[in-house]
Amino acid sequence: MTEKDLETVINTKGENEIKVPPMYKILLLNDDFTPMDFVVEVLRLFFSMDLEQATQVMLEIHTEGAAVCGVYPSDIASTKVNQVIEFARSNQHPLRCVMEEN
Ligand code: TYC
Repeated sequence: MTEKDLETVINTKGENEIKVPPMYKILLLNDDFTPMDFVVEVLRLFFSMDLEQATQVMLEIHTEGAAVCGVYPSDIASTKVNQVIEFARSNQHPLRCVMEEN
């Protein structure tokens, strides 16, 4: 993590007190080709969801177009996005995964 990844919080005396890392949402996006079962597997493997939660989130993506799968500091979020994309591509699926600042 670099200095610019840290957000300064000002205390009541106007002093810089603590620094907290900005957090990033990871979203999976819908497409017409990735099998539902595969998305459920991704949510279980990379986002530690149980079958019921993973199924709910997958259906939310399918009907709404996208859903937040987790919120993480930048390094963890970008690693996870890359791992999900690599896993999807190695299984020949076009699944899209993105991160955005919370
Ligand atoms: N829409 C896909 C289908 O009908 C399922 C799907 C869900 C794809 C979520 C991607 O992120 C996704 N097979």
